[in-house]
Amino acid sequence: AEHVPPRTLDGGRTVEAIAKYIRDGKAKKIVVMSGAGISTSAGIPDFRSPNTGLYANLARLNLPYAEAVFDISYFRTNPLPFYILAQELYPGRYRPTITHSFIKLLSDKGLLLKHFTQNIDCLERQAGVPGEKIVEAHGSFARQSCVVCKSPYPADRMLEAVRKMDVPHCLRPECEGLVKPEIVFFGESLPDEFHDNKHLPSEADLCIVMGTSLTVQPFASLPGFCSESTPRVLINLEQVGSMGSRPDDVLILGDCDAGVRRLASALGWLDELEALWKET
Ligand code: CNA
Repeated sequence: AEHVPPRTLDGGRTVEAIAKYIRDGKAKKIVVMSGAGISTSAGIPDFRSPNTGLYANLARLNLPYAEAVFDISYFRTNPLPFYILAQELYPGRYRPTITHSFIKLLSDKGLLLKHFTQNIDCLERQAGVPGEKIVEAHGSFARQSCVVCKSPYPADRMLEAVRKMDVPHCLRPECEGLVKPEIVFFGESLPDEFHDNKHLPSEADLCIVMGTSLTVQPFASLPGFCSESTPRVLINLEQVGSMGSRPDDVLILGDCDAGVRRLASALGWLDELEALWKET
């Protein structure tokens, strides 16, 4: 006989079934995986959305190809396009979305095992998610260093450099290499904290993927590390990766703030969530 995998969710692949699963206390170790789509409503463009994405609007930078702006070998020859973009993306200019507050709420309720983010905007921290719950898989603007000798560079000088769009160089006179924020470029390896935590999805009892095209490896493999019996929820404008291919995958397609509100409402948490977001 054909092997039919048992269903974990009771009541089908719906928002209500996920809410019941959480309310019944079956989700105590939730992993969240996110990308640029959770920050677009804050005013930060994503990469790949047609027309509105950054890649669609890079023509003014005269790049040989869009991804070059985050390519380490291109940066070594021409760092200016990155600094033009950095001025737009630099933390401090944007307010977290209700989706970021939802992650904070999961953490407050003691249900968040880990939040894996590809974002470099620090909005999850700004929303109050504790640092030890966050894996910034592609680094962040929190630190900066020389690309040649790796010496750290002072934060206040970096801020000044970004503001003036004046490409900073290593302060060691014998080096003077280019300095860049410690965000992961194409051609660079991911931080240790990613590799140290990538086993966690296999221990999770619920996985929520939000606002990512799941196209950048190795991050894109994370949802696949969840056990077959772990329900996975996708809250995204479009279906991505292998999400939807398992019997307990639930797709909530559309805007992620709207999807998060639907889920919070089914959980009876909507007022609490709106209040939490308001005070952020
Ligand atoms: P991406 O490839 O641009 O994909 C974004 C995904 O989110 C797409 O599937 C969109 O359909 C979806 N999306 C966009 N807006 C919404 C919305 N309002 N509601 C629901 N879904 C939406 O971005 P990824 O993060 O997947 O790509 C990985 C890159 C993008 C990482 O290296 C990031 O560092 C990088 N990035 C980060 C930021 C940021 O920090 N905010 C901004 C732009 C790019």
